This record gives sequence, C-alpha cells and structure tokens, in this order.
Amino acid sequence: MGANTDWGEYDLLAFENPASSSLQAPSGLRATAGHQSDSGDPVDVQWLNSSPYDSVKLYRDSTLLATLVGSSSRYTDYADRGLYRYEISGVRGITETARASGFEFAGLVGCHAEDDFESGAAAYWVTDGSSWGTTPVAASGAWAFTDSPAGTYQGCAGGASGCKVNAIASFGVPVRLPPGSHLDYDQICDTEQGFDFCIVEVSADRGGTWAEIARFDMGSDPAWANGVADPTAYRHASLDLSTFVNKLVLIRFRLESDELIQYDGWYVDNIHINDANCTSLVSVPPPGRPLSLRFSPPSPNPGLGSARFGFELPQHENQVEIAVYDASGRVLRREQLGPLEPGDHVWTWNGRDGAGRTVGPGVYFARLRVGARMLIQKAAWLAR
Ligand SMILES: [Ca+2]
Ligand SMILES: [Ca+2]
Repeated sequence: MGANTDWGEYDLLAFENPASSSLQAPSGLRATAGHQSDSGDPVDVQWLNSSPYDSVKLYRDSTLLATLVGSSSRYTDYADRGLYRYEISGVRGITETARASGFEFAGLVGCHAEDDFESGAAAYWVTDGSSWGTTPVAASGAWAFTDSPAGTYQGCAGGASGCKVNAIASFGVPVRLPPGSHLDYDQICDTEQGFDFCIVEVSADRGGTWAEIARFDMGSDPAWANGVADPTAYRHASLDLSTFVNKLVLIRFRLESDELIQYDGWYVDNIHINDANCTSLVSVPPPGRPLSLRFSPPSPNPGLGSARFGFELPQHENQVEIAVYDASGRVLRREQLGPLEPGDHVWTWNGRDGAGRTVGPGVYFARLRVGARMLIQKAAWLAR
C-alpha cells in the first residue's frame, strides 16, 4: 500500500464483514468406507468444526453432496466403487470458508490390487507436492508413472543445506494382507546417490502414519548410474509386506530430495500387491474403530423416492427392527431385519407405508430397535 492509502475505506470493508476475520475452516476430515459392497458402500465422513457455522457444505469430487446444519460433524455417504475426495467447508452469512479435505476408497477390498497404468491415467493415485503423472517411458505396454513427467525432479528452491522436499504418490486402493504378501513393481530410480531417495512406505492406519520398507538411489543399480531414464533401465523390485500381515494397508512412493543436484527421477510400472490368486482374509475390522451400536442419518436427506439408513451392530443380533413414524407418532411401517451379523448394514426406505402407499412430503422418524435399545433418526421427505 502506498502513502496515499485511504485507511477509512479499509475500515469500512472490515465493518461490512465483521465475521470473516474470525471464521475458521473445518479441519480433520476423515472418511472411512465400510468396504461392504461395490455399490452404495457406506462412507462415514467426520470432521471438526473450528468455528460456529450457519451451515456446513460437504463436497465429493468437487460436487456439492449435502448442505447440513452448522453443528453437523458427521455424514454417511453411499458411494459406488472408486476413489473419492471429500471436502467440507463452513458457511456463516454469505461467507464460505476454505475446505478441509480427505480421500477414501469405497468398495470391496481384497488381498490384491494392481496398476499397470495402461489406462494412460493414474485415477487411483493421490499425489502431493509434485507433478506425478503418466509417462511413455514404460517397463511394458505404453505407459508408466513418474514423479517428473516433464524431466528432472525438483530440489529445494533456494533451500539451505539439509532441506528436504517430497514428491509423494499414494495408491488409493487399500488391501487386506494375508500371510506371505509382497509388493512387486518395476522401477528406475535416477536420484542423487546418498542425498536423494526413492522411498517406499506403508500405512496401516489409512494414511495417518507411514513406515518405510525400502529406499533406493542411483547407486542401487548400475543401469541407473547415468541419471537418465530409458526403458532398458527398469529393474524388478519385490518387497516383503509380512510386517503388516492381517492389516488393511495403503502403499505410497515418496521421492525425497535436497537442495542440490537433480536427475531424471523415479519411474514405476506394473505395480501389484499380491497376485490375483491370493486368498482373501475373511474379515478384518478397520483399525482403530471398534464396532458399536450406531444408527446414521438417512442419505439423501431430504429423501426423494428412496433413502438409505446405515446402522452398525457390535455383535450378532436376532432381534433387529426398523419402524417409520410420522410427525404425530403414528407407526407407518415396521420391518423385522434380524438375525444379522456384526458390522455395517443398510436399510433402504422406498417412501411407502406398510400397505404400500406412498407417503406425502414432510418429516418422518425412523427408529432402530436392537433388543431393548432404541435409536432414532429424523428424515425429511420431499414429494415425488
Ligand atoms: Ca505399463
Ligand atoms: Ca539432490
């Protein structure tokens, strides 16, 4: 601002938007899929509200999924098989905060996942701090994956001695590891020997923390010594994952570099965790999430045509009932769902009462009864 800045004008702007300076974005978004099905898999999305909001907006892959009351901190989405980016923002008045975000893979999870990049894209990868992308310098087929498709990887621009930068690509498809599991892939690692590294990491807590399982640099193989990637320089790697047996894991590739001297970077192809003949584990509950009795709000809400209610049972139950009431407390419909196994379940209401008549628009209540315990959710219903 120059010497002639009119401070009165700035004061006026501040007065018109008094809330904006104190309005903080939500944080800590965490999405956890049930991995129960490849269609309509329940995804439990939770976040922390950092300010009071009039409403919160939830996005999936940049499209608005739901506008919720300002105190909401949880939502159950139902998503078909795929990798999704969830974002949440807070709204007060006409001001919407920045968005907090997180990724989750919805759909059934097995003991095997792979990518040969022959789609020409890397749709199941989440990248950070770099321009990871597909490249025609492939071990086989037409495409592979690299941190630096345009050439040399990045160092710390103007960085001091000892500074580090990371180029990270995380494979968004989780895998439940049976005994004897391996990560196999082909690679070229053209990084400065002893200073820049191609580091493979595994997370057993859905990306919260990562453990290194291998690191390479251009000194790891004579074919990489010239620092220039060409397809004849691909070498096969097979990494033991037995440390993580019985766990649900994600893998990622992290190229770490310092401030001086960069080469062609990291090229990977034909990635697979186990082969397609591996034997899946029967059931491993997601880590850090013991089962409890839960009943989620309907989705979509308001409902139109149908609405899904998710619930979770901590143990086998013979008596499970869902009933729908109108606002006056009259029972419209009652269904016996038991016996049911522990875990996540979904009940879909088609907007009809027990006699098959379509209900009118309004507010309804769904009551889940498990033995002597009862949980209630409210459902707004639109006319068809
Ligand atoms: Ca390929
Ligand atoms: Ca370097």
